[in-house]
Amino acid sequence: MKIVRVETIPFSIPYKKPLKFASGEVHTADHVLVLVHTDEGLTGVAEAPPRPYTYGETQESIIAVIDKIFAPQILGLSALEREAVLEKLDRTVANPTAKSALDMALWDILGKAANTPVTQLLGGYSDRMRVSHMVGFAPTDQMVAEAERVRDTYGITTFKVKVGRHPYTDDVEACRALRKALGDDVELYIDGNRGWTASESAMALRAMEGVGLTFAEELCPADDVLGRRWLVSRCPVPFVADESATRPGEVTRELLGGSATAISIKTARTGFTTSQRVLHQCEGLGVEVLMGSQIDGQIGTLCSAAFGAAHQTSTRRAGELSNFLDMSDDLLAEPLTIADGTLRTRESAGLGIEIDPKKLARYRQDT
Ligand code: MUC
Ligand code: MG
Repeated sequence: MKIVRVETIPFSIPYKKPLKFASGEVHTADHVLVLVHTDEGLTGVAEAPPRPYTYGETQESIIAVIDKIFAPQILGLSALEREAVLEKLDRTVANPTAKSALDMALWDILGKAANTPVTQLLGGYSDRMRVSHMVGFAPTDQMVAEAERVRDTYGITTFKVKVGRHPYTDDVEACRALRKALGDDVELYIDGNRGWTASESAMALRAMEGVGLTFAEELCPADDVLGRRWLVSRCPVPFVADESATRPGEVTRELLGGSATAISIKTARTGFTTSQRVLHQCEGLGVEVLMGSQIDGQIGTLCSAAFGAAHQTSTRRAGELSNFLDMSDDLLAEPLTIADGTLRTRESAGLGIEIDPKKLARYRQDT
């Protein structure tokens, strides 16, 4: 099962409704489809979503680093030699979604070769995940209307509310309005994408008392080291590290340094191999994990669900698996569906990603 060719295909699909948050906004899914071909005719498929405001990757940089650096390093290796592949990729720092797409495409090959869904190879715990929906910045009445629509249409009852605005009272108002409209049966948590200082975060958390939040994520930058520790030591709920804990070493630093008390795992940035390391690290340390979203399309969502459903610990909380609902279209031949607040994994071998050739032809940017 030698790797003989790696293809990188840029595609662009507009969002029906852009997602806005403290560190940026997404209007178009400018992702990269990554195909890894083997000499036995098996092809692994995954997608890399550039998030320039988070990791500095762009569609162009992902294609360049894979085509010019990573592909030449892994050509000739077997798809079974995942450790050797990672060793090569990890010589280069950063570029997390480029590396992860390659890792997940290799797992797709393994699943296809074993005629088994990847989720079963990873752990096989469950065939589904509860879904959490991200509510981006908008006037409060629109945020409430969106959450009500998503609850009524898809049965979703967990919402991550984007916060980190100035003044923070806009976010307090939104969270209070969401709780009032949705009642006590829904779960609400907040994500600041580093928009506040430690003191602003503390003020906002105090003003949100009684809202009944489950978690608070990245309210202030991890590089404000002492301020963040101060905040986390006073935070009334687990404080989730997302973009500050993107690999095992960072997870250790954030948790042991008192700068986080829970971890967001995103397969888009740690693939399956490193996500599994992070998950086991968190289990060993006794901290909760959330399956986060790098604002994934349907391919990325399928990957995240395959990983989340595979492990007991990651099924405990709802996973962020609904961003694709806001896209105008996608590449999968059989679109994903969410019903009763749940997304099911695919039963086909590998990741079950079947690309619709007509859609790919329509949205690819390289022809
Ligand atoms: C999230 O959880 O922060 C927004 C920026 C990013 O890197 O991921 C998204 C969602
Ligand atoms: Mg986040």
